[in-house]
Amino acid sequence: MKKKIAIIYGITGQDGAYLARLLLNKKYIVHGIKRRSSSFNSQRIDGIYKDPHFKTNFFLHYGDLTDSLSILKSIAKIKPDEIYNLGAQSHVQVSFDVPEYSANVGALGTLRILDSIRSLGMEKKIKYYQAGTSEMFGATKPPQNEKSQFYPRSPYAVSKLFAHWITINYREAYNIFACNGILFNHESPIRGETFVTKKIITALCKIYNNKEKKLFLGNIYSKRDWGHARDYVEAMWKMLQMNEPDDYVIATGKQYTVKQFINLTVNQLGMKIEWRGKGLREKAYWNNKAIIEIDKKYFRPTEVESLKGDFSKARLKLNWKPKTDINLLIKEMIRFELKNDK
Ligand code: NAP
Ligand code: G4F
Repeated sequence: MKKKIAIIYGITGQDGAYLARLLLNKKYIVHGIKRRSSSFNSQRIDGIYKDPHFKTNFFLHYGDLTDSLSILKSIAKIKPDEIYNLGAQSHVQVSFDVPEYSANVGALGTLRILDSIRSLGMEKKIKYYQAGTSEMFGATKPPQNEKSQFYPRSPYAVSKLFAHWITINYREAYNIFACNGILFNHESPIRGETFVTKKIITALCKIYNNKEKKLFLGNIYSKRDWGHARDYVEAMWKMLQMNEPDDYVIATGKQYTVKQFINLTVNQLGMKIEWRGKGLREKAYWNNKAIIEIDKKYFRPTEVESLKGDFSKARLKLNWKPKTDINLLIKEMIRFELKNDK
C-alpha cells in the first residue's frame, strides 16, 4: 500500500516531536517544516532524524509561517495527504509583548496554509489539522465544550480564534477536509522551559538537589486541565482519519490550580513544604527556607482563571480518551529532569 505523506508545521515544538514519532510508527512519510535559527532548535527531533543520503521516512525543510512563498512551494513540492499546523508563538504571556508577530504566525499563518491548499487545487487531496486551544474560551466558565462561548483573553488566544474560524470558513467555502482540535493544556518531559509545569518541575528538582535556591511564580490560583502531549497527538491523527471533518475538544475533564500542581510535585519528590502568607507575600518553605515566592512580573494583563474541558464528543466520535493522569505526567517529567540535570 502507498505510504501516506504528512507535513508538520511546528515540527521542532513539543507536539511536533510527539506527532512525528506517532506518524513514523504508523509508516507515514513525514516532512517537518522548521524555521532557520542562529543556534540549533531541533533537539526534540534529533532522535528520529537521519541524514537523507541514507534511507529515511523523515525529512526536514526550512520554512516559516510568515512566509507565504515558502508555504506554497513546500505544499506544491511535497503534495501531502495530511497537513498538521502546529506552528505558533505559543506562549500566552509573550504574546502580550509581541502581539503583532503572534497574530501573524497564529492567525495569518493558518490562512496562508489553507489558501495554498486552495490555490494549488488540492482541496480534495489534503486533510488539514488546526491546532486550536482552550485559551479561546478564556473567560467562559467551565466545563468548556465545542458549544461553549469563546472569550479570548490574550493576543495569542485572539489569533487562534481567527485561525479557528478561517479553518471552518475554508471547510465550508471550498470543501476542504479541515478540522479544529481545541486542545486543553498538555505537557510532557519535553515541554518548553517557560511553561508553568516545566518551570516548576525543573526548579523544584534543582532545589531538591541543592543546585538552586528559589522559584519565582505569578498567579498560583489559576486552574488548568493538564494532560499528556503523547495522548493528545493521537487525537489529532484520529480527527483526520474520520469520514467527515469536524471540531473536537481534547481534555482530561479534571482541573488543578498551579498551587495544587506544586503540591503534587513536592509530594512525589518527598519534600515537605509549608505555605505561609497571602497574595504577593505568599511563600512556600522547605526546611524553614523560602523556596517559592510570588513575583508580580509573571502576572498577565488579563488572566484565564479556570479551564476544564468536556471531551464527551471526542470520546464518542473519535473513541479517544486520555491515558495519562496528572500524577503519571508529573512522575515522567520529574524522572526526565533528574536524569538530564547534569
Ligand atoms: P511549542 O512547543 O511552542 O511549538 C511551537 C512550534 O511552532 C515550534 O516548532 C516553533 O518553532 C514553531 N513556530 C513558531 N513560530 C513559527 C513560525 N513563524 N514559522 C514556523 N514555525 C513556527 O508548542 P506546542 O506545545 O508544541 O503546541 C503546538 C501547537 O498547539 C501550537 O500551535 C500551540 O499554540 C497549540 N496548543 C498547544 C497546547 C499545549 O498545551 N501545548 C494547547 C493547545 C494548543 P521554534 O522551535 O523554531 O520556535
Ligand atoms: O503554563 P502556562 O504558561 O500555560 P497557558 O497560559 O495556560 O497556555 C498554554 O496552554 C494553552 C492551552 O490552554 C496553549 F494554547 C498555550 O499555547 C500554552 O501551551 O500558564 C499556566 C498558568 C497561567 O494561569 C499562568 O498565569 O500558570 C500561571 N503561571 C503562574 N506563574 C505561570 C507562572 N505561567 C508561566 N508560564 N510562568 C509562571 O511563572
